[in-house]
Amino acid sequence: MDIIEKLESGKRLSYEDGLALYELDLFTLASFANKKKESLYGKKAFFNVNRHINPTNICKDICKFCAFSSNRKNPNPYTMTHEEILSAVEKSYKNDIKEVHIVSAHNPATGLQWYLEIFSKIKEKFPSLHVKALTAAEIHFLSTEYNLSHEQIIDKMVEYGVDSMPGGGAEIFDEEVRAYICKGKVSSQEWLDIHALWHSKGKMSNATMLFGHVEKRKDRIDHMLRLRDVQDKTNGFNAFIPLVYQRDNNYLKVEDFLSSTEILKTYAISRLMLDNIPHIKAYWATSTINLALIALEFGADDLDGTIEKEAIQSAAGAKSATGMNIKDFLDLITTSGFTPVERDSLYNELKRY
Ligand code: V47
Repeated sequence: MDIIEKLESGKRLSYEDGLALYELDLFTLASFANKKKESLYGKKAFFNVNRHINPTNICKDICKFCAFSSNRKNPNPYTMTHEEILSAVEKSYKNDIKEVHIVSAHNPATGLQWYLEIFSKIKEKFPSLHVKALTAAEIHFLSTEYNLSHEQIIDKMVEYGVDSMPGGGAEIFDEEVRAYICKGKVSSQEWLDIHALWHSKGKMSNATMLFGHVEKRKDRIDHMLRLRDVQDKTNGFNAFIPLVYQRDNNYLKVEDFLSSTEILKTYAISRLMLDNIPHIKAYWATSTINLALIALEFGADDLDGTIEKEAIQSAAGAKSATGMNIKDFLDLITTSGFTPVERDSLYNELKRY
């Protein structure tokens, strides 16, 4: 059976099929991915009104691709106080955010309570806000630093008010690539186990994939399939988020730019391979807003949100430092032929525009 017949049959796609999908021409691939996306969501484009907060950039780990953590290329260490975090949240709350997305570096100096009380203090003051916080990489760091099991950290997250987990820290699961780009941080299997554990508590999370650096197509397909296997067992992933690698101010030497065609193919292939993960997010901070809008015709159904402030991707060159104003966001989605649907963090529809 060739790949077109396989796609038409609706059968589950294998590793070899994933590689064959990359060989298809862009528009043939797009037609299958878009058909799948439209059968689920029609012309809807989901987004949420959210605020990203990155409370510290001091990091024990050294990931070659990271421009956010303070180091020789970014000698600007900071750690926010809880008061500063609360005042940032308060300002955004007035702009009607529904979610705070909190990702920090792995800072050994703050103590465990500093991390945990960020969540309880936000919840105490703004009980209606959804707190999406702590990547599996942060959980692993806290667990090793404070000699607690992953499960003990996860139980504390629930106790202190974390509602869902973001998908960061996944990078690329292939062990060889991982050892080259982020040696020493949470392993691939640990990342997957931590998410499965979180799901076993009845909680949801997202999954990312950092691509466009030294990985190969085969590594992306392998990454998707490892996620698909976990999702078969837990059904706890809401969204898959391919993050396009940004190349400024970091230690990863990458010669070639990824083409827009390769990026769009990767969105389309993730829609087709990940038949059990409901949402594919074109995170505009890494793809650019224009390509993210086009990705909506290549299998993606979600654009993340207005963000407000963004420090991780913008440190590496992305144009996302100040987020996106809601009116521009809505206009861009509408003029691209889609219906903007504001969602909450768990994809319940809040408002259709
Ligand atoms: O894990 C770091 C990535 C991630 C670079 O769950 C980079 O809804 C590109 O995970 N170029 C953190 N990416 C951000 C993240 C995220 C973003 C949006 C939504 C969600 C979600 C999660 O940022 C890290 C890492 O893979 N990153 N450096 C870089 N140079």
